[in-house]
Amino acid sequence: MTEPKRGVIVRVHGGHYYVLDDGREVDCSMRGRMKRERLDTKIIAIGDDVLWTPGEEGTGIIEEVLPRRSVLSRQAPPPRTRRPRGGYTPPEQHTEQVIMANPDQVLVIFSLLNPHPNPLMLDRYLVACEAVELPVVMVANKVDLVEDEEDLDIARLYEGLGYTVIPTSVTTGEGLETLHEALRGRLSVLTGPSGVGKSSLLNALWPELDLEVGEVSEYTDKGTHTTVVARLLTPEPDTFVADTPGLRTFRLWDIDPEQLEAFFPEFEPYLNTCQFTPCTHTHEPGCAVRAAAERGDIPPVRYESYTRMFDYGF
Ligand SMILES: Nc1nc2c(ncn2[C@@H]2O[C@H](COP(=O)(O)OP(=O)(O)O)[C@@H](O)[C@H]2O)c(=O)[nH]1
Ligand SMILES: [Mg+2]
Ligand SMILES: [Zn+2]
Repeated sequence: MTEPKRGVIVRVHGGHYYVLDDGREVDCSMRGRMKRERLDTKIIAIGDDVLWTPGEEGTGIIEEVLPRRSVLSRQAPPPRTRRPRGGYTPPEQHTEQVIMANPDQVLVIFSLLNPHPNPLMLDRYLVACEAVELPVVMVANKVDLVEDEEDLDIARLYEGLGYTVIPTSVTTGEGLETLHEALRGRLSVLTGPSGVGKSSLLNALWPELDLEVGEVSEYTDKGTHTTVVARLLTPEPDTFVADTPGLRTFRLWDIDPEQLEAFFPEFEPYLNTCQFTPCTHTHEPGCAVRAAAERGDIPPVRYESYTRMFDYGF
């Protein structure tokens, strides 16, 4: 019997699990006993480390999924069933969908101009990363388009909060080496609105990827089984990049409004000084967080994102 090999799942498609082996994707299926368990992303997902045995004609069999170091998941939309009468809400309305196993970091990519950054959307990404305790690197692309100092305000805002922000330009090459360093040797999830230059940045670092640029195809979020992450790119050994078709709804599993305050790091110094405990920091008198936002000690735009997410859901 051959010894099982160790590999990483780089693509999942219709019951086929592709494992990277010497730069080649091997089409694997699951060992029978694993199949009897629920065959969904909770068991195996892109990024999983597996033990597999080579089979016939370039195929393989997955013997075991190794323990995960981290996981990125989202709340899948509830099934489209008719709402029962009488106000009864059935339990388990939402199911967890694992976007990816073993991510090391999330790169939140935005452009300084064209399109203009949307702080609420960026804050959603950041809250999601804080919630799963994944390190974040922000990338402020299209610096070549900057004309006024004001165009850099948003980058300064996030730097001021303690996030790493790498200014980049595909046009001039600025920041590309720094970006390369950030990606090398890790599994990174790239996310950000469409049109900000995600594919262009990857092509600039690794031209052989030859990703499509400027496509307007909108990612639609139609159901539980939407493929959120198509595949892991492996542009160089041990470097994995998740090719996300624009994670529009980067909703994560189980973020209650009451937990939200913990995911805004700059709120921390004020949390225990509100007049009421618990305080939602939305309407209570004597709220230290709101007072800090009114003084500008907490950036007002961040406080606004907080209240929006609190009221309308994450
Ligand atoms: N001026 C400028 N345009 C860029 C830059 N990066 C990407 N673009 C352009 O922005 C558009 C969207 O790029 P794309 O990589 O498809 O964005 P994605 O949707 O995030 O993958 C394309 O027309 C690119 O040529 C940049 O650094 N500067
Ligand atoms: Mg793209
Ligand atoms: Zn408060």
